[in-house]
Amino acid sequence: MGIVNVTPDSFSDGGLLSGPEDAIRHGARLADEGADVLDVGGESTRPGSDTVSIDEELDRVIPVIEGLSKALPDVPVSVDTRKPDVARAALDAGARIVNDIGGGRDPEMLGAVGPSGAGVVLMHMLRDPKTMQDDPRYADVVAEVTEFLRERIEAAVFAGIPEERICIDPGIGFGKNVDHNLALLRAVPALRPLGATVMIGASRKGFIGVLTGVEEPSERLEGSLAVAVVAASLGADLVRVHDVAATVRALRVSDAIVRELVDG
Ligand code: 9MG
Repeated sequence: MGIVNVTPDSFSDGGLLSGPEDAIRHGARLADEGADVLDVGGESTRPGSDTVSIDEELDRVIPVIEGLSKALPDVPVSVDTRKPDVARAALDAGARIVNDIGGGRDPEMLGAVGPSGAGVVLMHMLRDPKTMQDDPRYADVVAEVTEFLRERIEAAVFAGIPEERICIDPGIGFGKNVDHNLALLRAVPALRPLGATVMIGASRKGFIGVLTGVEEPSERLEGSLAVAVVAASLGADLVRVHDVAATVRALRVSDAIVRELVDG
């Protein structure tokens, strides 16, 4: 999954996407580099970030989703949003997946996705982006996140979304310290029996900076590749990344070695 951020801080993702045309070009490039899905987001989810209004988010994402869906009909576009109104408008504009970092906890969200036939990504997050990194604590992070995801799958199925359209994500960096992130990455094999597709998003995240000493997010490529390779080798089906070309090359090699062990 290639990341297409349409937020004012997206310059720190490696290049300012100044308008919809820029974002569409960027998405097309990621697809050309091998992305199977493009994730379009109009609200920053970085630690400490504030929410934006529905209208602002719609203005940012809808033209990009329309443009990408028309230009690349074979590449599913996902909308990264926590807002049911934005999800509905994005699905009307051509999105085929809703990536909800709120895990479908807003009671309207699963209802918006269910009848549409779209897929959904249900991610674990502690509290919200504004406060999630304020001393996150768990008695047992793997057990708690796994139980949350099991319960969200059940809720999604109840809302009419079949398991094959559900993807789960432990939410690396969303209310987790370095040890929590590492424990959750080691626990990828424990997520597979839940029956949904498993996704990991760790690209350029803070814990990679801590582990490598690289402060600038756009320079965290090697650490991001290491996480993608390990996650896929442990059974993740999807990785959400900024650096698609490099990740695709790394995964071609690691998949050639281990994928048949993972898939049985
Ligand atoms: C929007 N976004 C940022 N990081 C993410 C992650 O790790 N997973 C998902 N599903 N979405 C993310």
